[in-house]
Amino acid sequence: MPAAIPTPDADVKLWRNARLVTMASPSVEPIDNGVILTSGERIVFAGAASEAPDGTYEDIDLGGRLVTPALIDCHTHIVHGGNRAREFEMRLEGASYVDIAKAGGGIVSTVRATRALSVEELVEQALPRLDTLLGEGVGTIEIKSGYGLSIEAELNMLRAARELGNRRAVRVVTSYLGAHATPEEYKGRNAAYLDEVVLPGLRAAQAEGLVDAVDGFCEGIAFSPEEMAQVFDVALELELPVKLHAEQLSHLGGTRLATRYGALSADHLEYIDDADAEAMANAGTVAVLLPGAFYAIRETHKPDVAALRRHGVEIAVATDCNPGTSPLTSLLLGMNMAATLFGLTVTECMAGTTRTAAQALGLLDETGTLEAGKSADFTVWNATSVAELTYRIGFNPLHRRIFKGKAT
Ligand code: DI6
Ligand code: FE
Repeated sequence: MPAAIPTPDADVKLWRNARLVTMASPSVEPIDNGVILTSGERIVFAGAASEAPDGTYEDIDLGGRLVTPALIDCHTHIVHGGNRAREFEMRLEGASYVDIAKAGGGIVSTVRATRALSVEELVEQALPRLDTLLGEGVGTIEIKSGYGLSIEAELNMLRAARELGNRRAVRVVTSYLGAHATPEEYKGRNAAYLDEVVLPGLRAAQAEGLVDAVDGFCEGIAFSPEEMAQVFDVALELELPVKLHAEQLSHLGGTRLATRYGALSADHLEYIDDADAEAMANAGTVAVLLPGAFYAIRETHKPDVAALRRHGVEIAVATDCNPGTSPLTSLLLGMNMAATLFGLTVTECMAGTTRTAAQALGLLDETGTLEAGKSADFTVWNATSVAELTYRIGFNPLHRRIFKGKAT
């Protein structure tokens, strides 16, 4: 249930003259002459002006522009050191992502760059990426660890993620991704890495209040479903929700494992089958599609969107912003890629970066739709229809971003 509807007080604003899309219903048809009545950080009313509560409020004219919930990027690795431009060239020369990872590149090369940085340096390097996403109307962002791969370095990444939420008007939720790859000092010794780093690191991160969910990379070049089950058992003990990078490069059974733990989401999903989609529907696990990674590593096997639709699986879309497989720092372009490459509809892309993205983070009571009692996180666009947000390539129509009732 959303938070109790606050009674209007002095800090009441009437944001009026909007083509309002609340995302509270499946339709993205705007409400003409829509209004949002806010009290402090909360929404009191969102809908047709004719149905708004009477009263005299501070009046803000939105000029007949399209208004939607603030965007939510529900899968990012924006905290990291260095870049992987050289690997980009290697892939252009014909090397595959897996070849590069097996040759000691990939995630572990970002680990060296990340371990070398302090928390403040990690924050400084992530801020330009965060500001770019906020500049496109993002109000909530998920940020993972996973490039430290030692207890202290993983904690530093999560400390940096939390600090980003202090530095900008944005909601940050974190995911512990110690099970992202096995670092060089544990090469070939996954069991020891899990026992000596991943599991104690998770407990330490939780003890410091740094973790909102637990994630992993279930793949041949990373961790097996059995290894991920060890991590998820500790998440269960700590009463933390889970999510999983699954079926990205092959079909290993990660999605099925994630659904057995009631995962908030399973992410990537290029290689899921119909039974995986059914299991996700039964578990209420959101499918997070990451077209930036599919595009950047020139994957050819597309996620089975028809199976997800057939079983009624909620679909979200995110940037997966990371230095290796998805150096994508535009959620609007991510929406366009999801439509153009994966065949999602405009409505699915809009829901996928608002309502279902909130669901993938366990935040639907707080944000993701414009409804009474929720956080007043919304975006005003120089546009008149939702389709305009997805169809352009490399154009940002944002007019204003409102976070917790305040224009940013
Ligand atoms: N899958 C991905 O695409 C990223 N992590 C993961 O589990 C890759 C991250 C990287 O290459 O740095
Ligand atoms: Fe990822």
